[in-house]
Amino acid sequence: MSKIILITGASSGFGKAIAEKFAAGGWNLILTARRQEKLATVATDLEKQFGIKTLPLIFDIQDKKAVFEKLSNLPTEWQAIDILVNNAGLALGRDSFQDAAIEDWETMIDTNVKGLLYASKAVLPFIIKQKGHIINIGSTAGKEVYKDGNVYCATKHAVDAITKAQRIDLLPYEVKVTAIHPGAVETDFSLVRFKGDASKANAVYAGYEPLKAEDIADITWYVANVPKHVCINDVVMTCVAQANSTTLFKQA
Ligand code: NDP
Ligand code: 8X3
Repeated sequence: MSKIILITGASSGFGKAIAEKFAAGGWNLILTARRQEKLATVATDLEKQFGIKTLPLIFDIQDKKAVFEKLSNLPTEWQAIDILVNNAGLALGRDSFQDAAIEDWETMIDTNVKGLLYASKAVLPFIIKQKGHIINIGSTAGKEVYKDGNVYCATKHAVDAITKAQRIDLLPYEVKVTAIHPGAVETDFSLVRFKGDASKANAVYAGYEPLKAEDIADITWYVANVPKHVCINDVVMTCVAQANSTTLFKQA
């Protein structure tokens, strides 16, 4: 029987790449996002290409009621979830603490922290039953705070802490918990952060070769496929030009 992976934020970037990687490995996919058309395209393409099954679910992960309605009431044949990838997330703005918009802070906290908690809590009974695996997408921003990163960094520090807490509390159930903390990866992330300003977004990735979404998918595949008795706790990964959250070497 095929295994099942649930990936939040699968309409683009890491989530889409992780969906492709696991579909290629024969896994069935539960995929979530807000953008119906994009998610449907990902699901249909992967079904056709790899002959796997998908269950696309459209909801805003900030909406507690919607998350629980969709994820706690999965059709029976989709309840045996082996892996949950908590990936849906975003940064909004790159402003000093004094200049940043409170609405941006609230959206980041509601999505990156509360959304991850809701999704985890909603499917935990299924994951426990499967002795499954939770993989949380953190960031190097969750390891060191950088200038004008304030609340985005705080949300990713929270992901780091929640990951550690989940691993401790879920030990008796043989549930693995892993965090993957990437540095700069070229996706729509910066376009979203800079609210559609492509020149600001492109500048983030100029002068060096950033990671690609596929690199994150490869690591996710790796941590998911180590032997049953092994749990990779924490992966911090950057491109060769980046040392940590604050130090990036750009060619002129
Ligand atoms: P993308 O913008 O390409 O993808 C973000 C995904 O999250 C989309 O599928 C989006 O779907 C989904 N999402 C965002 N907000 C919501 C919401 N409220 N409800 C449901 N889904 C939502 O960016 P990335 O792939 O780069 O980002 C994925 C994760 O990786 C994020 O958590 C990000 O913080 C993290 N990260 C990114 C890095 C980078 O440099 N790119 C580095 C380190 C971590 P939709 O809009 O359709 O709802
Ligand atoms: C995304 C990477 O460096 O923009 O988490 O915070 S960074």
